[in-house]
Amino acid sequence: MKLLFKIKLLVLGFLLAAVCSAGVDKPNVIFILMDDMGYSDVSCYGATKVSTPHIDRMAAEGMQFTDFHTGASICSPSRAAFMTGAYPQRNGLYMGINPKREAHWFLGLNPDEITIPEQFKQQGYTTAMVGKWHLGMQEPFLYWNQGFDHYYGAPENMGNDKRFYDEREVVYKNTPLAKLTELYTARMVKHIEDFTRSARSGQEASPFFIYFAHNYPHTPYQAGPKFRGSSKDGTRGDIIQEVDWGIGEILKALEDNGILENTLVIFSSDNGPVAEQYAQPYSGTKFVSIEGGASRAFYSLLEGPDSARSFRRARAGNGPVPDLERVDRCSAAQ
Ligand SMILES: [Ca+2]
Repeated sequence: MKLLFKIKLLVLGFLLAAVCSAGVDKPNVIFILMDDMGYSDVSCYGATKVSTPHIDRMAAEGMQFTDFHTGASICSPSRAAFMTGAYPQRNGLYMGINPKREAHWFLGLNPDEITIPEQFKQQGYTTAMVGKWHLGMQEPFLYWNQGFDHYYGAPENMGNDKRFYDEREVVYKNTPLAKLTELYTARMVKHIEDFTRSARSGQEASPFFIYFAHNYPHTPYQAGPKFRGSSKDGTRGDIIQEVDWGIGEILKALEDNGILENTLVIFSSDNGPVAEQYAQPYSGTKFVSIEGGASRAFYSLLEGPDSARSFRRARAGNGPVPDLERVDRCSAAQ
């Protein structure tokens, strides 16, 4: 339990420790969360049928973790834990949100919970979300009531609802699956450009936090035309390679705007894969609590050399991971 307690709080600790340790020059933070991606789904973790050079670059230049765990082995409670730093059982969202279920009480993330974007806003950050929310679609639970200034994407499990929003407006009744990664990548690059330009002209709060929760490789999915047949693992492999391309574009945008050195980029997954072959060398899948589903099925990579070095020093001086006590103290000190 002690180990799980520490690890579940890892990302919250990263983000707030980075903000607290950065002094006047606060880093930008981009948190990339995949959906149902397994431990061995990218090449730097052992995948052989796909090639993910941009994710591998993050591992090589930043930090790569091999024993990272999330709060649950399914979407909603795992995301609730990422957003709050609290166990799903404590924040009240300990099962998946499913609108087809006849009788259930898991409507969304309690708006009284303190979320990571709310914490960032207290520090003067601009906050944006791109991608899958799955923490409730009724008004009190929505992203704009949970700390995000901007929203873009398909917020639900697309097996239940394929609507795609730009801020509060539905722009696609059925998300164009083959264009999804292209749309997300374009918006991420636009956010980076806009936020950087606004910060330099003093028009908007600086710096920024972007939560990019891609819906893939959760089903349904389709690869874009340029990536069809590009991998050795069918459509699933093709979409992972396309996602990797998109991450390369995001890193390039950070470099082109001169802010890569002051941006912390974290890459992870909400839970394990649907097939055990993508969790190797561990066993299990999503929905279960053995290693492939909830334990070691997740990973976190950091890009942004200055921020990563700062964190590495903090980590060396304060134990393996920041715990909740440190996070609370850090937040209170601001
Ligand atoms: Ca998931």
